[in-house]
Amino acid sequence: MLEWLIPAASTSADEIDWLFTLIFWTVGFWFLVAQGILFGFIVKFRRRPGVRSQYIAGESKDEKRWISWPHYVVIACDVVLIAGAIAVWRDVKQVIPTPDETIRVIAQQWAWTFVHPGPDRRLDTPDDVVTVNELHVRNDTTYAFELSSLDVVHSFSIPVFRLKQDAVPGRVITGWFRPTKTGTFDIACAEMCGLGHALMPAVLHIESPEAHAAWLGDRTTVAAATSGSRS
Ligand SMILES: [Cu+2]
Repeated sequence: MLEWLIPAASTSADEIDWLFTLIFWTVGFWFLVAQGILFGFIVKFRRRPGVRSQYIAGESKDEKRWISWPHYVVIACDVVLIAGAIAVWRDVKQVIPTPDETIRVIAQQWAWTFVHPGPDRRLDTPDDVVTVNELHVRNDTTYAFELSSLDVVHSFSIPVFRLKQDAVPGRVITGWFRPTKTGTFDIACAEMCGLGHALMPAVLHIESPEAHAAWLGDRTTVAAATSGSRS
């Protein structure tokens, strides 16, 4: 249902959308029932000439049922939602696949720095590619990320991946994603991080392996040329 509004572009997205849909229909159904009963009673017990209003203390068994039964329904629905949430949490947060590549994401006021592993697919080697506000990933590839912040708390948000993770100064927080669709999508900061918070959007490019290799090729040629001119 959520993909009508935001495309889903990661292997975790469908499951998270399923959880949202479960919550929407569970809560939505009972919302409509409760409102229906409320408005039904408003009409049924409206003021009529010659009918005196009753004083109901809510102490008899018959009356208490109106409180206790909805409570049991709420608890039963909670159990269903919590079970669904635990299942999704396990699949997304605890079952961590072996990554094909690792990227580094560094948040600061007010920009994102991305360190890509380069053609050798390993970080901390001379062919790493560093970009600002621009992340390039290969489609159908499992990525681990190492997220950190240089100053305050930020939140690394990629709506099409259904991914949102706080970046906390002094900590390196890890996570993973696997893109399933090529295209250009938004990255945002989802935590109020100061005056320029709204000015730190970045762009996610999910590319086919060939397009990604071509992009990396361009970047490493530029890097080689500039390091050559410096020496
Ligand atoms: Cu921020």
